[in-house]
Amino acid sequence: MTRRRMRPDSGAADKPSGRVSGYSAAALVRQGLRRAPDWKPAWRSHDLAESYDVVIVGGGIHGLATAYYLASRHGITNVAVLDMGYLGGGGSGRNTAIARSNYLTPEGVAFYDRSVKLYERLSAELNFNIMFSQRGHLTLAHSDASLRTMRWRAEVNKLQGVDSEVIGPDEIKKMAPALDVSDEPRYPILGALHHPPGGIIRHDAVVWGYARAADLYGVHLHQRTEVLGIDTEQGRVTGVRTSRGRIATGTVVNCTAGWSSLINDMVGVRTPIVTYPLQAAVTEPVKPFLDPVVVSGTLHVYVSQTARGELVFGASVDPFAQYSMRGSLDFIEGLAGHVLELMPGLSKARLLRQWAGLCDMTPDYSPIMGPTEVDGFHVDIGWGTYGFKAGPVAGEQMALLINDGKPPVLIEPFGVDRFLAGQLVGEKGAASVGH
Ligand code: PYC
Repeated sequence: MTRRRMRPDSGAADKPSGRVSGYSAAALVRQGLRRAPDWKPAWRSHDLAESYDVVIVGGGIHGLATAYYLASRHGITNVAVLDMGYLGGGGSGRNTAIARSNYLTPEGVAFYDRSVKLYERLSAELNFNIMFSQRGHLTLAHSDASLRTMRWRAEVNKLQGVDSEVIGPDEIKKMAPALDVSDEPRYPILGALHHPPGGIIRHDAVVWGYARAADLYGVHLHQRTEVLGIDTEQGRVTGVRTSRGRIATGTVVNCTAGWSSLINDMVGVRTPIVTYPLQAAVTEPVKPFLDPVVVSGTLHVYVSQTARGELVFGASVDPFAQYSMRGSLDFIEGLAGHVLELMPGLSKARLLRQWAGLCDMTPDYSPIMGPTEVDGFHVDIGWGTYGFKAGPVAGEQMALLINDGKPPVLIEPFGVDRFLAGQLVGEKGAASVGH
């Protein structure tokens, strides 16, 4: 692999690479004074090169973050990111933008905590405001059984240094006055797991920030470039066939969501993934009234209020596996009923739109990351409903894997061989809602 001297600063593996330059107050003033501002596009278009050191399939947060950390941390810049659509048009632009690290297993907590830490400094590192608002995250418990799981999660979190604790209805009411904490509702609120570092992020800003920074380091971002096949010789990757021509490469990283098993099929790698749509919806903006992210597993709903005032809702994955991303009326009816049980005051709120993304579910609700039996073919897939939260850490760790040639400690537990070995990392209990 060719390694370049790193701009804007050279960094050890764990060190931020420094601010990515490009946008500044001076540039804003200069452009503002022009009659016709001439901001350059945030990233460039390129012809497909004949070969790249690394080809990343999937131009979402995971693929772009992997490219960015390869370039910024390891000086590996002869990298292509391919997307059959546009950057961030898949799960990265369809999630409900929640970040948190209040998971259930020590492996999961350590991993997602690293992601929250990377997210905390990402605006400064990328010189691009990703609007991370750490307003706290409340997972409501409506039964003794879920209170027990919340206590369990709180203890595992605290042992890993992650701020989480179980609180009662009075404290919940103070944090989110719109919630009905009386014993009137069908499922009264008995307590909640409160996770102060959790919050929401502007998800497309994460895509644009990583894309711009990767481009500045010389990574080639290829939109509308569909992968049609992956060539191998004697068990090792030799190239990628795309709708725009063939690329020679010895390293391919599958960073897709929704299509991950189809890309794996191209090299005969089998993983236990089933793909389900997950629907979400947003209201018109209303005055700010809801600070924390609120999740109710029993009512299968999560709600947050954006900086603009819209309420963003999500729910469980649809009950049947498919690749369609159409919204459905029965989803919106069920969602509205559940939201009103939680916050009756929203009965007059008007929905603006609904949409769906695809979730690649694994049996243990943990991702599949690392090398595969095909030399040079790596996977960063199987994110289920957790992909957005993990973008930065997944990119950082996949870049380390490619640089070092072996899985780093944080992702060792998530290897594909865990299913054969029966060493699952069960994170179903940390899902926001029952899927
Ligand atoms: O696990 O926090 C979560 C989540 C929110 C939306 C989808 N998953």
